[in-house]
Amino acid sequence: MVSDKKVALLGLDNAGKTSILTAMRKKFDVPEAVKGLKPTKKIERSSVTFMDHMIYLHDFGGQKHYMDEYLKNKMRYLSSIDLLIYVIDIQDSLRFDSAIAYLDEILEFFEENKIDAPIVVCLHKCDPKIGEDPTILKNIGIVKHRIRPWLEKFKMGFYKSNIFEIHTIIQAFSRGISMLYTQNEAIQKFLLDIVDKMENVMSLLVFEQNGIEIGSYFLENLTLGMKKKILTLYEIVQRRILDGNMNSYEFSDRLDWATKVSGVIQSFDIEGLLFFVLLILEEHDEAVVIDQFNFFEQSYNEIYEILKGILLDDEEKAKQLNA
Ligand SMILES: Nc1nc2c(ncn2[C@@H]2O[C@H](COP(=O)(O)OP(=O)(O)OP(=O)(O)O)[C@@H](O)[C@H]2O)c(=O)[nH]1
Ligand SMILES: [Mg+2]
Repeated sequence: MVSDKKVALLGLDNAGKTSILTAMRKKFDVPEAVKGLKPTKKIERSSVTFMDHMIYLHDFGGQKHYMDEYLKNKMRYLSSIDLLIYVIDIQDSLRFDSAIAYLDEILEFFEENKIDAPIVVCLHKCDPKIGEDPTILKNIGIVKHRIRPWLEKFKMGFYKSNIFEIHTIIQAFSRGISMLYTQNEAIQKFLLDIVDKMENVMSLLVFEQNGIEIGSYFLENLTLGMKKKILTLYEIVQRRILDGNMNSYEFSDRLDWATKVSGVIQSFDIEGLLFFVLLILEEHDEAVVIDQFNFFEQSYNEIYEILKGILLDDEEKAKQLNA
């Protein structure tokens, strides 16, 4: 099975590429960790496992002389990319022209050589305090407008990201990775199936051990704020079960002043790989919540089997179990 993939991060110098990788690797104290980052020298290679696949990460230093070198030797540097993560500093409007010209050159090369890698565009440094700032909104509009013509030709997604809200980076990364593997479709279907059999489910999420999200369900009318809160809760409770050496952990919290929720996180060890499933229920009377948790617990075997089927790339089996 040729399932190893090459993920390339490109963009101008100082855009935040190495910071994004640091955030993926290290889920805590990221702003501190990236403070001392130096410009990347040429290309820094690393790897990460995703389920039973290897993902090779190529962090392309963005300084002008490196960029010139890549563009002069495109076949050598750009031809074997499976997923492109293109990072743009959304605060740096003075350099939008160069940032987009660089992306244009890369995509023209992809087009000419029939490289159909999906593309994740990170509108990065969209920091929490300035996300709704009119200047930033305008900048986002400009960048999206300039890149839009490519949308017809490539599978492409735009994601606002910043290192202060790690989940923004996890989401962007996870959506990109999920475009590389078909297994995710099976997980997605399976999640909807569980949700159908339960009441009051606000969210059901599956993550693999490196923090890459492989499936997600959110109740339709949840606000962006509520989703963010759920993803933040995930980070907290995942850390709690890992630190406490537990398999599962139940909790109650609020998504906003009015919305109380009950949740449970469960870890699954499948052939030595850890998966985490997070269930968030809208608060109801105690008996209903207990009933729902019990139902969920009774599904653990099934969840285990399906994750295992998916993990082993056994799509037929996953389909049967999903039917
Ligand atoms: N405000 C803000 N600053 C960020 C964010 N992400 C990264 N930075 C800062 O941006 C600077 C550059 O980050 P890097 O990750 O080194 O940039 P790079 O794209 O890897 O740069 P090169 O290696 O030269 O190509 C660092 O000082 C980071 O602290 C973010 O989300 N918000
Ligand atoms: Mg760098």
